[in-house]
Amino acid sequence: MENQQEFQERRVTFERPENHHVFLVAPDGDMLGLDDSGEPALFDEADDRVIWDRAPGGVRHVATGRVVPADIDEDACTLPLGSDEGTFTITHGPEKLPSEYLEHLKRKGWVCLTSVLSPEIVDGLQRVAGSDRHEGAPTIGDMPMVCQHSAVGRAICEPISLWLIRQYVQTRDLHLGHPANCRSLAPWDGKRPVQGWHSDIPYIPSVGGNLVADRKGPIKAVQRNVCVSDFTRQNGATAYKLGSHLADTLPPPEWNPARHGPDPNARPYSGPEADVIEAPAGSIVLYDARTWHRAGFNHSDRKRAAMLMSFQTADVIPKRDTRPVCKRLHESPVYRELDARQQREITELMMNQPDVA
Ligand SMILES: O=C(O)CCC(=O)C(=O)O
Repeated sequence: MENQQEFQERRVTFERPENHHVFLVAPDGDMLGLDDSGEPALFDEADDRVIWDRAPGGVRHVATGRVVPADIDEDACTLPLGSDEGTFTITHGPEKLPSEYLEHLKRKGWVCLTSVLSPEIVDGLQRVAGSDRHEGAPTIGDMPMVCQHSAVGRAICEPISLWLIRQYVQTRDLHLGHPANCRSLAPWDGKRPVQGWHSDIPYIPSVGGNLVADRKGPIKAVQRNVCVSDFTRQNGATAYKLGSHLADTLPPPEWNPARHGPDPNARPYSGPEADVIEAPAGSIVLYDARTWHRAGFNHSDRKRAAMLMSFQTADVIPKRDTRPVCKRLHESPVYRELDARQQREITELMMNQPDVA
């Protein structure tokens, strides 16, 4: 008889937002905001200061409500800046203010930035993953994903999630734990072993001599799962035990019967004590690396693609040295499609590896 408790994870569902705020982006990638005295200024990090709405006759600064008169021509916005004027590109922004996401991340240990990536970036990621509209199309194969399409680098440098992670771990000095990869979860055949419940590095043993970090110590890593496809419980959205970052232990043995019981093919726990975050493609889920999680069971007949990243503090030894991939990126034409802010961020995140890496 079927186990009535299986595949019954609690759904936490985020719908595609009807409206998004916008960024005003300078040619070098810096973002226009209002400084503390209310004057327009450029910033390279995305807190509330750089979030705008289109408004009649100009742009409205969301946090202060101030309307700045501007000439708007489709996606170009020209306005006074100091003694001169500047022209900015109006780009896809978040549904909410960064401070609202930060409040949720600090209170709950996770947050969903729903549809924060633009449709163009989502399309590029799906192309690299060979998923969704591009399922069945040839993929590039033997080349790091970040060199295949600028969408990968743009997603790595998504500025609100970087700001949130830095605020959460209380340092600017981060590196990636491995090159960003697009993971495609194939339809599940009912038999194939599936991923078990785990926390992430450095809260589990790893390669390279990393010590397993104290779950009660300072936070050392945040995971970022980008929904490349729409994520639903049906197609294998990542499952979490939300709030488990505060637990003293790793997942209980009964949640991983394959690892701890007699049957090596026993399925991991998928009952109502677990959660799945359902969110549209282009959403980013950030979560404290201590959180118990696993890939879902893909009950659909299509691939479910995700891009997974680990952002680690300076003392964590990455699972894979990202510097060789970064050097290949620097030599690739894709690098020149990134703006100066993105080039700086990605180089910092991939080259700042501890020397032991
Ligand atoms: O593929 C997924 O849904 C998540 C996998 C994951 O986060 C992990 O392997 O750490």
